[in-house]
Amino acid sequence: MELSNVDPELAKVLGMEGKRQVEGLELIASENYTSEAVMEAVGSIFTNKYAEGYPGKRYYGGCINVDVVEDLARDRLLQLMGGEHANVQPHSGSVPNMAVYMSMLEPGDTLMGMRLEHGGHLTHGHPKNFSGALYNVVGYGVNPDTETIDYENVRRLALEHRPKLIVSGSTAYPRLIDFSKFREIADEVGALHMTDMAHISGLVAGGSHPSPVPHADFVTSSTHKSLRGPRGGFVICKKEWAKKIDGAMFPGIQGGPFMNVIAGKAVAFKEALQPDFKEYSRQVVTNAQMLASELIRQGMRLVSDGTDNHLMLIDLGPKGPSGKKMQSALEIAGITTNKNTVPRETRKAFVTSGIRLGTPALTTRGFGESEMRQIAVWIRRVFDSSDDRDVLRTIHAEVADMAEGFPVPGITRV
Ligand code: DSN
Repeated sequence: MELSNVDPELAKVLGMEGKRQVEGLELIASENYTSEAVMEAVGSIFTNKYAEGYPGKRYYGGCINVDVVEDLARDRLLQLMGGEHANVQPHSGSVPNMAVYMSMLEPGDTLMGMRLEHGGHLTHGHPKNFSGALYNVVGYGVNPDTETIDYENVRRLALEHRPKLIVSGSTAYPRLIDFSKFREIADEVGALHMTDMAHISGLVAGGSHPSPVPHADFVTSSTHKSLRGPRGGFVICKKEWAKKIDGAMFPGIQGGPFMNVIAGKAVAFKEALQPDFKEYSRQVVTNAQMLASELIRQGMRLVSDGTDNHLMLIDLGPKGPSGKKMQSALEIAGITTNKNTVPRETRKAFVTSGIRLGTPALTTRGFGESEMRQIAVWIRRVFDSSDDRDVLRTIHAEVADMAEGFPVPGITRV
C-alpha cells in the first residue's frame, strides 16, 4: 500500500479506524457505510480537477469529463427524488440551507424552524449558527405531552409572525413529518417552504418515508446519512429558483466543487435507484422499530414512545446517567452513539439527558431484527452499569463477537 510507504503514521491510524469500524456497533443515526464503488469514485483522480461553474459553463478548461460526472449526478438525483432542478455541489448539508436562505431572504427577515432541543438543526435558526445570527428566528417545537410536532401550534406561530420562509425537517425527530401540512401553513401565510430531509433522504429514496418534494419549494439534504453516499449535500428546487440557487452556491458561498465527491454522489444515487435499496430502506425502519420496542420492553423511556423512521431518542431521565456519561459508557462497550438533548431538557447541551440511536449503518452491514433484540439488552445493561468497567468490557467482547459476522463494505482486513 502506497500510503504506508509515504506516511506510516497516518496509515497506522487508518488501520486502527478500520478495526474500530469492524469491531464496534455504529448506532449514530446520521452515519452509514458507503459502498466500495462510492469510495473508489471519491478516492479517484477527479480530485485533481478544478471546475468552478456548472456543466457547459466553467471557469476552467479541461472540464469535458467532469461535466459528464456532474450531469450524471444531477440527472440521477432528479430521477431518484423527483423535482425540477438539482444542485449537487454543496460540500455538506449546511451549505444548501445557507444557499436557500441567501437567495430568498434578507438579513433580518423572519425564518421559522424547529428548535434544536426539540429535534431541529443548528442551521434552522440556532442563535450560535449563522441562521440565528442573520435572521429573525421563530422556533417551533413538539407538544410536551405527545412529543410530536404540534401542527396547530406551527400554524398559530406562522399566523402571528408571518415568516418569509418555513423550514421543515429535523435531525432528531423519530416520527413521520407531514410535509403537506407545512405546505398548507406556508401557503396560508404566504411563506416559502424548505424541507431539510438530511436524515431521511435514504428513506425517501427507498419509499419508506413520504417525500417532501411535491410539497416544498426547496428540498435540501446531506448525502452521507441514510442515503449512503459520500460526505456532502444537495438541493432540489423548482425551475424558477434554479438560477438563484446555483448562483448562491457558486460564486455566493463555495469555490471549486469537489468533483471526486460529486462522482461519489453520482454512484450513490445510481445505487439508490436499484430495487435492493427499497428493501434496504424498509429494513432500516423495521430494525429501528424492533430496537425501539425492545428498549421499551427493557424499561427504557423513548421520546414519543417509539419511532416511525430510522432513529429513536432514549430519555435517560433526570436521575439516570446523563447523555454524556451514557455515550462514553456505551463506547467502552463497543457501541457508538451520540448524546442528544430531549424535549424537556434540564441539562446543558454538552451533557444532555438523552441518547440518539439509528439503524442505517448496522442495516448496511446486514443486521436484522434478532440482532436488534440483543442490542437492546446490551444498552439496558450499560444503563444499569455505566460505572462498572468490568461489565462494560464484558459487553465489548460480546459486541465484537457479534460484529465479526457482519462485514463492513470496503474493509477486507483489519
Ligand atoms: N450532525 C448531523 C447529525 O448528526 O444529525 C446533522 O447535520
